[in-house]
Amino acid sequence: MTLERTLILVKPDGVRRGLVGEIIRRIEAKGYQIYALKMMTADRELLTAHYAEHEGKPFFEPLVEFMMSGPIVAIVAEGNRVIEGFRKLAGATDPTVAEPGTIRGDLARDQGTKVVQNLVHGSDSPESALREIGIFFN
Ligand code: D4T
Repeated sequence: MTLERTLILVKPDGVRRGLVGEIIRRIEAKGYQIYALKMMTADRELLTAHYAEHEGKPFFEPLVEFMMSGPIVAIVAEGNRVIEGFRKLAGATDPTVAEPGTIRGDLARDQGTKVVQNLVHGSDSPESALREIGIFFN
Protein backbone atom coordinates (compact mmCIF):
# COMPACT_ATOMS: atom_id res chain seq x y z
CA MET A 1 0.00 0.00 0.00
CA THR A 2 1.12 3.54 -0.75
CA LEU A 3 -1.60 5.37 1.15
CA GLU A 4 -1.24 9.04 0.30
CA ARG A 5 -2.97 12.38 0.68
CA THR A 6 -2.96 15.07 -1.98
CA LEU A 7 -4.07 18.68 -2.12
CA ILE A 8 -6.70 19.38 -4.76
CA LEU A 9 -7.98 22.88 -5.50
CA VAL A 10 -11.11 23.67 -7.46
CA LYS A 11 -9.95 26.98 -8.93
CA PRO A 12 -12.19 30.08 -9.25
CA ASP A 13 -13.27 29.11 -12.79
CA GLY A 14 -14.53 25.76 -11.49
CA VAL A 15 -16.52 27.40 -8.70
CA ARG A 16 -17.90 30.13 -11.04
CA ARG A 17 -19.03 27.53 -13.54
CA GLY A 18 -20.78 25.39 -10.94
CA LEU A 19 -18.45 22.42 -11.41
CA VAL A 20 -17.57 21.76 -7.75
CA GLY A 21 -20.01 18.86 -7.53
CA GLU A 22 -18.91 17.33 -10.84
CA ILE A 23 -15.23 17.50 -9.84
CA ILE A 24 -15.87 15.96 -6.42
CA ARG A 25 -18.04 13.32 -8.09
CA ARG A 26 -15.13 12.30 -10.30
CA ILE A 27 -12.72 12.10 -7.34
CA GLU A 28 -15.15 9.93 -5.39
CA ALA A 29 -16.19 7.83 -8.40
CA LYS A 30 -12.53 6.93 -8.90
CA GLY A 31 -12.58 5.60 -5.34
CA TYR A 32 -10.63 8.25 -3.43
CA GLN A 33 -11.84 9.49 -0.06
CA ILE A 34 -12.49 13.14 0.71
CA TYR A 35 -10.48 13.63 3.91
CA ALA A 36 -10.96 17.40 4.32
CA LEU A 37 -12.73 20.11 2.35
CA LYS A 38 -13.28 23.86 2.66
CA MET A 39 -14.37 26.79 0.58
CA MET A 40 -12.24 29.92 0.91
CA THR A 41 -10.91 32.97 -0.90
CA ALA A 42 -7.12 32.75 -1.11
CA ASP A 43 -5.01 35.85 -0.51
CA ARG A 44 -1.73 36.87 -2.13
CA GLU A 45 0.42 35.64 0.76
CA LEU A 46 -1.06 32.15 0.68
CA LEU A 47 -0.83 31.94 -3.13
CA THR A 48 2.76 33.18 -3.18
CA ALA A 49 3.66 30.37 -0.78
CA HIS A 50 1.70 27.83 -2.80
CA TYR A 51 3.16 28.89 -6.18
CA ALA A 52 6.69 29.72 -4.89
CA GLU A 53 8.27 27.69 -7.72
CA HIS A 54 6.65 30.01 -10.31
CA GLU A 55 7.65 33.35 -8.74
CA GLY A 56 9.34 35.51 -11.38
CA LYS A 57 7.79 33.70 -14.36
CA PRO A 58 5.68 35.79 -16.76
CA PHE A 59 2.46 34.01 -15.84
CA PHE A 60 2.98 34.36 -12.07
CA GLU A 61 1.13 37.66 -11.55
CA PRO A 62 -1.84 36.73 -13.80
CA LEU A 63 -1.92 33.36 -12.02
CA VAL A 64 -2.13 34.98 -8.57
CA GLU A 65 -4.75 37.51 -9.79
CA PHE A 66 -6.82 34.70 -11.29
CA MET A 67 -6.56 32.55 -8.16
CA MET A 68 -7.73 35.52 -6.02
CA SER A 69 -10.62 36.34 -8.39
CA GLY A 70 -13.20 34.30 -6.51
CA PRO A 71 -13.70 31.52 -4.02
CA ILE A 72 -11.87 28.23 -4.38
CA VAL A 73 -12.51 24.84 -2.83
CA ALA A 74 -9.54 23.18 -1.13
CA ILE A 75 -9.75 19.41 -0.77
CA VAL A 76 -7.50 16.82 0.80
CA ALA A 77 -8.14 13.51 -0.93
CA GLU A 78 -6.80 10.21 0.34
CA GLY A 79 -6.11 6.89 -1.28
CA ASN A 80 -3.54 4.48 -2.57
CA ARG A 81 -1.36 6.43 -5.07
CA VAL A 82 -3.84 9.32 -5.06
CA ILE A 83 -1.17 11.91 -5.98
CA GLU A 84 -0.44 10.30 -9.34
CA GLY A 85 -4.05 9.18 -9.75
CA PHE A 86 -5.54 12.63 -9.38
CA ARG A 87 -2.98 14.13 -11.81
CA LYS A 88 -4.21 11.58 -14.36
CA LEU A 89 -7.85 12.42 -13.60
CA ALA A 90 -7.08 16.15 -14.03
CA GLY A 91 -5.28 15.77 -17.37
CA ALA A 92 -2.63 17.98 -18.95
CA THR A 93 -2.13 21.58 -17.76
CA ASP A 94 -3.17 22.94 -21.18
CA PRO A 95 -6.87 22.07 -21.49
CA THR A 96 -6.72 22.16 -25.29
CA VAL A 97 -4.48 19.11 -25.31
CA ALA A 98 -5.77 17.44 -22.14
CA GLU A 99 -7.20 14.04 -23.07
CA PRO A 100 -10.96 13.64 -23.29
CA GLY A 101 -12.05 11.68 -20.22
CA THR A 102 -10.03 13.93 -17.93
CA ILE A 103 -11.45 16.85 -15.91
CA ARG A 104 -9.59 19.43 -17.99
CA GLY A 105 -10.08 17.56 -21.27
CA ASP A 106 -13.84 17.26 -20.80
CA LEU A 107 -14.69 20.49 -18.99
CA ALA A 108 -12.08 23.17 -19.78
CA ARG A 109 -10.74 24.90 -22.89
CA ASP A 110 -8.27 27.65 -23.71
CA GLN A 111 -10.08 30.96 -23.20
CA GLY A 112 -7.19 33.01 -24.63
CA THR A 113 -6.49 34.51 -21.19
CA LYS A 114 -2.99 35.38 -19.87
CA VAL A 115 -3.08 32.43 -17.52
CA VAL A 116 -4.63 29.13 -18.41
CA GLN A 117 -7.91 28.52 -16.56
CA ASN A 118 -7.84 24.80 -16.05
CA LEU A 119 -10.33 24.18 -13.23
CA VAL A 120 -8.17 22.21 -10.80
CA HIS A 121 -4.82 21.92 -9.11
CA GLY A 122 -3.34 18.69 -7.81
CA SER A 123 -0.08 18.18 -5.91
CA ASP A 124 2.64 16.65 -8.08
CA SER A 125 4.70 14.70 -5.52
CA PRO A 126 4.54 13.48 -1.90
CA GLU A 127 6.80 16.41 -0.88
CA SER A 128 4.53 18.94 -2.63
CA ALA A 129 1.43 17.33 -1.14
CA LEU A 130 2.78 17.62 2.40
CA ARG A 131 3.88 21.22 1.84
CA GLU A 132 0.63 22.30 0.13
CA ILE A 133 -1.69 20.60 2.64
CA GLY A 134 0.23 22.48 5.34
CA ILE A 135 -0.35 25.79 3.52
CA PHE A 136 -4.08 25.32 2.99
CA PHE A 137 -5.00 23.37 6.15
CA ASN A 138 -2.37 24.54 8.66
P1 D4T B 1 -1.50 23.34 -11.08
O1 D4T B 1 -0.24 23.64 -10.32
O2 D4T B 1 -2.47 24.46 -11.08
O3 D4T B 1 -2.08 22.01 -10.77
O4 D4T B 1 -1.15 23.17 -12.54
P2 D4T B 1 -0.08 22.19 -13.12
O5 D4T B 1 0.70 21.48 -12.08
O6 D4T B 1 -0.75 21.42 -14.17
O7 D4T B 1 0.80 23.30 -13.76
P3 D4T B 1 1.94 24.19 -13.13
O8 D4T B 1 2.15 24.01 -11.67
O9 D4T B 1 3.10 24.04 -14.04
O10 D4T B 1 1.34 25.67 -13.36
C1 D4T B 1 0.57 26.33 -12.36
C2 D4T B 1 -0.54 27.10 -13.05
O11 D4T B 1 -0.03 28.11 -13.90
C3 D4T B 1 -0.67 28.08 -15.14
N1 D4T B 1 0.34 28.13 -16.20
C4 D4T B 1 1.38 27.28 -16.15
C5 D4T B 1 0.21 29.05 -17.23
O12 D4T B 1 -0.77 29.83 -17.28
N2 D4T B 1 1.18 29.09 -18.21
C6 D4T B 1 2.24 28.26 -18.18
O13 D4T B 1 3.10 28.35 -19.10
C7 D4T B 1 2.36 27.31 -17.13
C8 D4T B 1 3.53 26.36 -17.05
C9 D4T B 1 -1.44 26.86 -15.11
C10 D4T B 1 -1.33 26.27 -13.93
